[in-house]
Amino acid sequence: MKCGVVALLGRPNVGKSSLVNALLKARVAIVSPKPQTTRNAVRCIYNDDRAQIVFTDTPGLYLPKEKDKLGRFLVGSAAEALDDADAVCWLVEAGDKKLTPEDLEAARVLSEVTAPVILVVNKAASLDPRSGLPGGLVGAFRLYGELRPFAGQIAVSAKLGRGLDALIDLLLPLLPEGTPWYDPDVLMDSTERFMAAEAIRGKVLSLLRDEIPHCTAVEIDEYKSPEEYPDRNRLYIRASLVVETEGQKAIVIGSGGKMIKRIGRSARAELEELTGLPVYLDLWVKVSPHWRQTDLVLRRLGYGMA
Ligand SMILES: Nc1nc2c(ncn2[C@@H]2O[C@H](COP(=O)(O)OP(=O)(O)OP(=O)(O)O)[C@@H](O)[C@H]2O)c(=O)[nH]1
Ligand SMILES: [Mg+2]
Repeated sequence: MKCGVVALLGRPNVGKSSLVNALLKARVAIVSPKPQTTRNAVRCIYNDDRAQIVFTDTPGLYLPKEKDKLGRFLVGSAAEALDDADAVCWLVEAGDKKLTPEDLEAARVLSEVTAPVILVVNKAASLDPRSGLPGGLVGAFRLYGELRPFAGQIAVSAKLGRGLDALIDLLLPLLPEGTPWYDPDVLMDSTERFMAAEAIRGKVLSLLRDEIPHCTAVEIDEYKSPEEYPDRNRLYIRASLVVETEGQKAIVIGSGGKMIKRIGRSARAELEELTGLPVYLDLWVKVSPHWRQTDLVLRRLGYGMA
């Protein structure tokens, strides 16, 4: 049995979280068309009869400004995830024509890694759905191939589920033999509270636009299982959507409370699916000015530097 850790790295929006979901055939990580969706390095566990692979989904690498403390946490936790990886997948997109500063940052971070690195060209099928042979692919392999050596390279489509078995085949020889760490039905090495907060944040990302998703964090204020709350006979979650200004709060609440109700309804449905329990979700909106620049609040929200 092969057992190992594979970190997924790349600039924002290339499809790291989508790839994890596709590999696990489950919706474990939040996916959205907006950059900087993922905010924590999350261990997601893939199982088949040959291997248990812990895929670490990471926040997209970019170049945060000095005062962007949240951004610096994101990039720091992505780089940190490489430390215990047996192999690294560097994700890029099939349509990439030239290197961006973010790609160069990824290359710089990877230059310090001793684990083997695989180049994974995602969104491969999106270029030419008719032939199934994306014209940009060769270009992407060449573009990144000039930057550094790779232990392997492969084209995949997380969206269409293509190339996934081939990616696992490529990774297996790079992983050590061992006994599985996790029970096969564990999909994520995260607390229930974290997963609940992410499910709620995912709804904010899909229902709100512009800067709101970037300025919102979710704080779980209370989490009580039915055993702890027998009179209610349900999972009780009190959570706050933390935003930076009164204006953002007004948008999140929406006219007549329409938006917050919508977020609450769809989050509750997802939480019930996730936990298999009836859920009572008590959702609030809190203003915490400049939380993305405030160390103490960042730490409280789960974005604290080690
Ligand atoms: N066409 C196409 N779109 C994809 C594919 N994989 C992911 N996407 C889309 O790309 C966007 C970003 O996907 P994510 O999985 O959130 O990307 P990410 O790399 O995790 O982004 P961050 O967490 O912000 O770093 C979403 O709109 C996905 O639907 C793919 O194979 N083909
Ligand atoms: Mg992501």
